[in-house]
Amino acid sequence: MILYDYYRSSAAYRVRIAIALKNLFVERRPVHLLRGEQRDPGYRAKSPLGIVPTLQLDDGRLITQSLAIIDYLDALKPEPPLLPKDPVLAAQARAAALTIACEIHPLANLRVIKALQGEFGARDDQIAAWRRRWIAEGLSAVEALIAPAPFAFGAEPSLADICLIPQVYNARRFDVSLEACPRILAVESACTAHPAFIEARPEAQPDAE
Ligand SMILES: N[C@@H](CCC(=O)N[C@@H](CS)C(=O)NCC(=O)O)C(=O)O
Repeated sequence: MILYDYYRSSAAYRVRIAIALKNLFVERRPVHLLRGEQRDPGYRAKSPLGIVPTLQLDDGRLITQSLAIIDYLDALKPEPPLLPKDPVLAAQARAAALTIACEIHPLANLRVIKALQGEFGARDDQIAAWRRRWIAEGLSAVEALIAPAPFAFGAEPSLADICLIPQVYNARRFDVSLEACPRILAVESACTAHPAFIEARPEAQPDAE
């Protein structure tokens, strides 16, 4: 399998964590987002929206969308499971993950930022405020949704942690204070010590700059 990846993509980071948790071998192909490689026709043929990650299977079939890729990996190798056994906890873990993936992440995606700058004339300070506004509001909702023990939904990492840690990376990158989020900070401490999360960090990737 090949993962089309970019070290700083938080959506690809989610998939890297899942791959490491499952201890799977997946070849990595970096797609340099700042150089616009995601818009090359060759890559667009794999990802019609021109975004990473994309997973290419050994038979050539393609899966886009980080959460769909993670679902596939979980089906391919069920151990360790990526959701709690209890159905309510599993749904809550998925809800926390979706809050990040659907309500926070898309608002500050590169192509959204480029549109705000290019089509609507937003200045750098306005862009910074925009990013911080949505990340802070979204993470404060996630803070209320999780119950660290020590991971977001229990003793083992789940889809919620897989989505949360890359979003915390973005929060730190864009100077969003997490002081009011002690639960998120507790989850971050647990994940920081976990080998799969260590392996998947942006700075540990071969294309890191
Ligand atoms: N919902 C998608 C989001 C993927 C996504 O937005 N990826 C970003 C990087 S984190 C990207 O490739 N952006 C390129 C662009 O906006 O031009 C997923 O979960 O896979």
